[in-house]
Amino acid sequence: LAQSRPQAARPLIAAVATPQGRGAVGIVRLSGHGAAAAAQTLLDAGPLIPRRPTLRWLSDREGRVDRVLATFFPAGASYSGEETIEISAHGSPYILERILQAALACGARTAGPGEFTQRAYENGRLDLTQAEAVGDLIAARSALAHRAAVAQLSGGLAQVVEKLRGRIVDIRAWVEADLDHPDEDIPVFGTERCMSELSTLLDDIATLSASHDRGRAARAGVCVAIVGRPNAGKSSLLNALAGSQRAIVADTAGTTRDTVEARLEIAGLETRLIDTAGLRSTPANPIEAEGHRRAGLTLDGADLALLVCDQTRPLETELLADARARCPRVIPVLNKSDLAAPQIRAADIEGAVEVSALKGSGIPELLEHMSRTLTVEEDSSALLISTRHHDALLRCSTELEAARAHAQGTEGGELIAARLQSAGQELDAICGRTTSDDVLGEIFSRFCIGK
Ligand SMILES: Nc1nc2c(ncn2[C@@H]2O[C@H](COP(=O)(O)OP(=O)(O)O)[C@@H](O)[C@H]2O)c(=O)[nH]1
Ligand SMILES: [Mg+2]
Repeated sequence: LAQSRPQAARPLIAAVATPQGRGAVGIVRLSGHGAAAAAQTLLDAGPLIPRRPTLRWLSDREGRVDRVLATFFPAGASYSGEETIEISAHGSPYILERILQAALACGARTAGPGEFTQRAYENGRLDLTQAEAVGDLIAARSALAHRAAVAQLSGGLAQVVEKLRGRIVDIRAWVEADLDHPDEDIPVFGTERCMSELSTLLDDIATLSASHDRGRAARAGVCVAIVGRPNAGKSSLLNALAGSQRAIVADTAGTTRDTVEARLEIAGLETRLIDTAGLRSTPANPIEAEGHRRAGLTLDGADLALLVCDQTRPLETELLADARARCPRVIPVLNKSDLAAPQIRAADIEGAVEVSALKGSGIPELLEHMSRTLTVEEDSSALLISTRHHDALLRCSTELEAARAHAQGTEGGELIAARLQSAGQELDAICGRTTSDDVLGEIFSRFCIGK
């Protein structure tokens, strides 16, 4: 879909493309009109051969700065689509800053956030969904987020959206054909056909929109709240799951008052485990009451709750009912299985898992159960990770529903055609065929400088 939009040569921009700090290698990028000329000024031994990394000395007015590996990408054969120079220097912030300053002295200006990628989009190297995927790819912190970004960068989403758009264009052409030939006895298309085409289209868009729940989980990760009575072993469970002593464990009830977090990857998702203050029927003091309030907030916002119960005490059914009412998924965790005389049995409670946070028994089984509960199925070809795309699809659906309502009523085909046109425009905006400068600015401002 990425189309070549011929542009006048853009002014030269430069930025350090690698993160702050010391490393083996650091990269300075120059893109735009005059990049090759700037390289000639900065590097010794004449022009660079296109696309061949070459070891050269780089100097500024003060003298030699570093021995660098420089690569020249001619216009049309670079990331941004423009004449580009990439300079791999030793990864010292001092060296990189001096190289950047030397580039600025050659007439470059510093690049804004995402400006290289924005130019790649504007030069038709990437469509907008692919350009956005670059940001998601860099931000990905789990297997699923990474896979979704790779699929989008490969153009998977653009293809799906393009097909939907093509179907809207077809329906509109048929509707208009009927409008153009009102005298024909049998309309080419007809109300029934129009309604059924719109309905299947709406179903397919709804399926794609629905993947946003999973896509959002893939991108943002999921949150697991560990809740229960004081001393049930919540903090011990967090430590057992995280495999480290994150939270303080004590036999004094009310030890955990703040929320304590640990991160791990479960089912390919970045998972935040949050230990909370124990829920006593009546808090002993204002600090504990605040702990309760925060535990409640964590529970309300969680994708999954682990309700930790001490097996040697009777089951608190109202606590379980409350957790189930507040959180979409709850796993009752019956802790302290190492102790004798349990009063609760896993077999009696739906979905319960027995563990000993102290001894570690049952922890792999619990992780496995959590993984199954959180698993994101990947049935659809595209996973919608971006809220922008999701919103555009919803607006598209609204237009299509209005078109269908017009088709059902006695209103004219002009109204249907107009709605179809708006629906198509919503999809156009997803891939960047028509996207306002404001939206583009917002998308690319979230990128880092140098990307
Ligand atoms: N026997 C036994 N004791 C445990 C187990 N898990 C936690 N405990 C003990 O129960 C007490 C409270 O544990 P803690 O994790 O601080 O509970 P929290 O108040 O729910 O966070 C501590 O003395 C722990 O050592 C377990 O699986 N078996
Ligand atoms: Mg605790």
